Amino acid sequence: MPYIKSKIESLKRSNCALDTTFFQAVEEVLISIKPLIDADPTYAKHSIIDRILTPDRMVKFKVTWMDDKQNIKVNTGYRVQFNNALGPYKGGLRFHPSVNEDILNFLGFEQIFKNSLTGLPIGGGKGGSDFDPKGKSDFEVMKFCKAFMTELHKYIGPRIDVPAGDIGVGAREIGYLFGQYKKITSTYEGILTGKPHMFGGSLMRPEATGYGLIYFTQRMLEIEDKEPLKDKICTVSGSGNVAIYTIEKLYSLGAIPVTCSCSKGMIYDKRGIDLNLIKEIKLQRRGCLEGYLETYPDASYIKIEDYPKNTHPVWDIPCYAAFPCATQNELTQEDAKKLIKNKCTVVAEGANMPSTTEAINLFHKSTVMFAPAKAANAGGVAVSEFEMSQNASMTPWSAQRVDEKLKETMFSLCDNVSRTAKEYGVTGNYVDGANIAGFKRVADAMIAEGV
Ligand code: NDP
Ligand code: 2IT
Repeated sequence: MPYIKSKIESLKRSNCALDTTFFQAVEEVLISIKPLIDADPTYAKHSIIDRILTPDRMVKFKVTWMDDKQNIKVNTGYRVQFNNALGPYKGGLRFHPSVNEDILNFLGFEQIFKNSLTGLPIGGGKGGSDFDPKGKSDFEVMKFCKAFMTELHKYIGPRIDVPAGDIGVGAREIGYLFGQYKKITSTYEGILTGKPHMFGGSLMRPEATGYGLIYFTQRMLEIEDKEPLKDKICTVSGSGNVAIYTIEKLYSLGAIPVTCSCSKGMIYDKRGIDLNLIKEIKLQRRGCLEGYLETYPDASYIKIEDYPKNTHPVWDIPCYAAFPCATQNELTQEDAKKLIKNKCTVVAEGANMPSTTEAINLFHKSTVMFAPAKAANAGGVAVSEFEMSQNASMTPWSAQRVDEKLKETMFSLCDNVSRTAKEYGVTGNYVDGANIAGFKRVADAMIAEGV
C-alpha cells in the first residue's frame, strides 16, 4: 500500500476514531504532504509522520473552585504539548464546555504547522478546560483561573511552554492566570502572552489575529490578480476577538462588513455592522447580539435555532469575501454551495478549521480562492512570539513596530505558501502549500535534532 495511504489506514484502525476533529485535521495534512514525502524518502526513513502525530505529552488535571453561592465546582483542565522541535510549546487556552482531549489534539496538531509557517522559533501546544465563563461573575472567573493555574504552573515556563488566549480566554482571564503564576512561583516572567499591556503584554496583540487575517487576504488577492477589498461586501462570522478585529481592519481598508454572529444568532446590517456597538455588547456587556436591534431596528437578527442544522445564515449573504471567525466546522458543504453560487471570490479562515473537509473540496473545485486557518490566522501567534521577545529583552515595542512586523510576517507567509504550492505542482492550492511548507520546517528540525 502506498506510504501515506497506509498511515491514514493505520490511524483509522488506532484509537483515533474516524469522526474526531483530530482525524479530520490529520487526514488533511497527510493528503497534502504526499508530493513532499514521495519526492524525498528521508521523511519516511526518520518516521516523521508517526512521530509528529503523537504529542510529546498531554496533561489532564482536576480544577476545583467555589462559586459565589459557596458551591464547590469541579472542571477538567488540559495542556497538550505537541511538538517543540522549533521552540517552546506555544498555543492558546480555550475555556468552553465543548473542550475535551479530541478538540485539544486537533488544535495542538494544527498549531505545530501554523507556528512553523510564521518562521519564528515556536513549537506547538494547546490547552484549556470545559469551564464555561458565560454567565459567571468576574469573581467566579477569577477563582476558576486561579485554581486552573495552580495546576498548570507545574508544566509551563518562558522557555518550556507559553500559553495564550483562545475561545473564552481574553485579557481578563490572562490577567488572573498571570497573577496566580506570579503568586505561586514568585517570578515575574513571560509565561503567558496576550497579557494586558501594563504588565508586559504586546501592543496590538488583541488586534493581531484579525488584522493578520486581512493582511494575508490582501496579499492573496494581489498574488491571484483579483480586485482588492475596498468597497467590497464582506461577511464575517463570530463576534469575539478574531471577528471584531477582522471587521475593524476591513473598515480601515474601505470594505463593507455586513454580518457577525454568535452561538445563538446572526446580525445582518446591509449598511455595514456598527463595530463600536458590537464591541460594547460583546466585550463590555458580555451580552447577546440580539441587543443590536435596540439601536438598529431595521437590521436583521436570525436565530440559529430557527435555521436548518447543517447550514449557517451568515453564508447565505452574497459577498466578495467571507471570513469564518467563530469555531470549527461552522462552514459546511451546504454553506460552500451557497458561497459558490453567490460568486464569492475568497474564503479566508480566521477561526481554526471552520470549514469542513467537504466544503474545502468544493471550494477547490470551484473558482473560490481558499485561505486555510493555519496560514491565514497565524498573525495572533506571531504577535505572541513578538510579546515573548519583548518580555525576554524587557523592551516594549511601539504599536507601529508590531503592526509593521505583523504585516511583513503575513505577507511573507502568504508568499511562501503560494510559492510552495507552485513548487510541488499544486499551484493555487493554499491548503497543500501551507501543509507542505509548515510540515517541512518542523520535520527538517526533528531530523537534525535526532530521535
Ligand atoms: P472568542 O471567545 O473571543 O469568540 C468566539 C466567538 O465564536 C463568539 O462569537 C462565540 O459566540 C462564537 N462561538 C464559539 N463557539 C461557538 C460554537 N460552538 N458555535 C457558534 N459560535 C461559537 O474567541 P476568539 O475570537 O479568540 O476565537 C475564535 C476562533 O478563532 C476560534 O476558532 C479560535 O481557535 C481561533 N483563533 C483565535 C486566535 C486568537 O488570537 N484569539 C488566534 C487564532 C485562531 P458566543 O459569544 O455566543 O459564545
Ligand atoms: O489558535 C491560535 O493560534 C491561538 N489561539 C493563539 C495562540 C497564541 O499562542 O497566541
